[in-house]
Amino acid sequence: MAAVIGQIEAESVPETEAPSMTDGFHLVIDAFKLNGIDTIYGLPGIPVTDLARLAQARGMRVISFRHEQNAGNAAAIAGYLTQKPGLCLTVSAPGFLNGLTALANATTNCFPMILVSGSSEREIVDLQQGDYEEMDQLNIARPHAKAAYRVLHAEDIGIGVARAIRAAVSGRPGGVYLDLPAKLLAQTMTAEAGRRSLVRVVDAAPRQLPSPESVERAIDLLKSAKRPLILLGKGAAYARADAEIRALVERSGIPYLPMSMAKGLLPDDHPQSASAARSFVLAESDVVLLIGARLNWLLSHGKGKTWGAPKRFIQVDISPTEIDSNVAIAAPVVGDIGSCVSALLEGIGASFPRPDAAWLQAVGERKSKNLEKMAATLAKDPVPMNFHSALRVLRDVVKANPSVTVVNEGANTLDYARSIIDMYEPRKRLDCGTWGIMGIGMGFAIGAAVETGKQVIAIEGDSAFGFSGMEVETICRYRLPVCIVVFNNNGVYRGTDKNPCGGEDVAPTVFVKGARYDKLIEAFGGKGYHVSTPAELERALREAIALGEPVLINAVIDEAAGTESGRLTNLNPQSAANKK
Ligand code: ADP
Ligand code: TZD
Repeated sequence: MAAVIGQIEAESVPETEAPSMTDGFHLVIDAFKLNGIDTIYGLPGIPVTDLARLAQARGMRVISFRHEQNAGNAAAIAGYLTQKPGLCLTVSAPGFLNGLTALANATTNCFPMILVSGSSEREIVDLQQGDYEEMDQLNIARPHAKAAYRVLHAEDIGIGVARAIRAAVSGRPGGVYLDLPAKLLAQTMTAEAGRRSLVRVVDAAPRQLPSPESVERAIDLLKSAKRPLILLGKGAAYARADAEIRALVERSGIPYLPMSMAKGLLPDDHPQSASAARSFVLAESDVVLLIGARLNWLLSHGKGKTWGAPKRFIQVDISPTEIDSNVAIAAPVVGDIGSCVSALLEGIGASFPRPDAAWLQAVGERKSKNLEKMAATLAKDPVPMNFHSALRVLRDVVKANPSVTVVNEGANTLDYARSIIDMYEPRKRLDCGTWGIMGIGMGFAIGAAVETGKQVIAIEGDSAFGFSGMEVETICRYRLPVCIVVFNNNGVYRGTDKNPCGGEDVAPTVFVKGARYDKLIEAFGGKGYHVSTPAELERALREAIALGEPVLINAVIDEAAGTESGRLTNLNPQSAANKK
């Protein structure tokens, strides 16, 4: 019998012998490689261990995690950073379910990723005959993914992978599930037929040009504005239209606000940035140009007190059904951001009327006032260290090292870091995103370190860190340049809550006091620091960056400093009820 070998080797086999064969394992790997996908984030086990081994043998990078959710988060952020779908590989049932949270989060955030899971055979699953880790994965994945496919025949692997890639990156990007039953991987076919069955995806995310009328309508509305505002979302950062967006902002002279992950698309110290006057510009503006940002809960659904004065919206988005989702959009511009912003630029030409001087002056004054207030808060050096004094140090370190990627999660740790730390380069701030989810920390940090090859600083609430903390071993194993800073205030939001009954159990938000997270990384050969002053934090950070190796800094923060849910206090049902 002919040996089962990959197609690259097959080319060197003399024609007189029996035809060279390939199999499902090789075809899956060759299909991804053919499309430039060269990294797998995953966790091995039946039936995908051999797939991971073979991928490594055939030159793919395989980053193996301690929990599938973190592998999935790494794949999702790899997709966001590269515009190529990040690939996550898991085993069936529980491994698949562990990865599913990351897939759902990717879809929610419009990150392109593909979750590939091994699965049991259809005939056993459909008759519910109780296979090892049996589950109807395809149907479970469907509502959480942009698309979900299963491949049953080896000759369809090329098409299945092509569909998955195209679904992940075209239009509004998202998560795609690809179900690979164990038997598929073992199926064989001739290497020649296998090679012919693979598909190199042409123009996976085609440009989508806006209609000329929509561009004209948007420009007319923008010209009529008295108090215009541009709002940049993470869709704008993802689109990599950095130069065009900057030109539009600068040529129009309109103040702009970046959403959290759009920070750095223009440097945060840009004179037109209205970040320091956020509430003011949201409330007072009359025409708002949204570029790759949804009017979801993060923007109070475009209505209510936050938005104050009556507004007319222009929305640039690739998804036509996003338009009018929360409030009426007066001027939708549907297309890819690069094409839409280029068309807007061309439409406004060289002589766009500057916004009213009174508006610019009002924004400038509010900015100065708020910046002064913040500077006074940041100048304080309380003992023990609080969020502000610790973040002042991180702000300065990021300013001195603008190409580091900042990963950020927590409640207070997230909210304060977002407003205090300026970003200077696009796609360098990665955080809890649309869902405000905890647990993205180590997955995002690993994905960013692998994809950029550069320093990552993960700023983590102590609760947030716990969701993915075991991946410090992964960070150490691959010697990644990741510095984790745990803001340790002994609990969720703070460490001072009491059990109202005074019983033996501590309050539900409280952790072990004085925990030494730095010891965790030392267990795996990384470097740990235990700091409790801004000066110690600064020294540790500078050493970590110089080292470019795995580091964890346990930063002791005043346990009374945090507020419940950070800045989302009003979303707690009790607080909301009290307000009524
Ligand atoms: P943020 O949370 O930063 O406000 P969102 O995730 O809510 O951002 O919004 C991102 C938006 O960007 C989504 O509506 C998505 O459809 C859109 N989008 C993503 N990529 C592109 C692109 N290349 N061109 C146009 N719109 C895009
Ligand atoms: N579980 C998941 C998956 N996501 C969530 N957002 C939560 C639970 C609820 N939650 C928050 O919204 S923030 C947070 C939780 C548990 C942790 C806050 O504590 P922290 O940060 O220690 O990480 P601070 O800085 O001390 O507030």
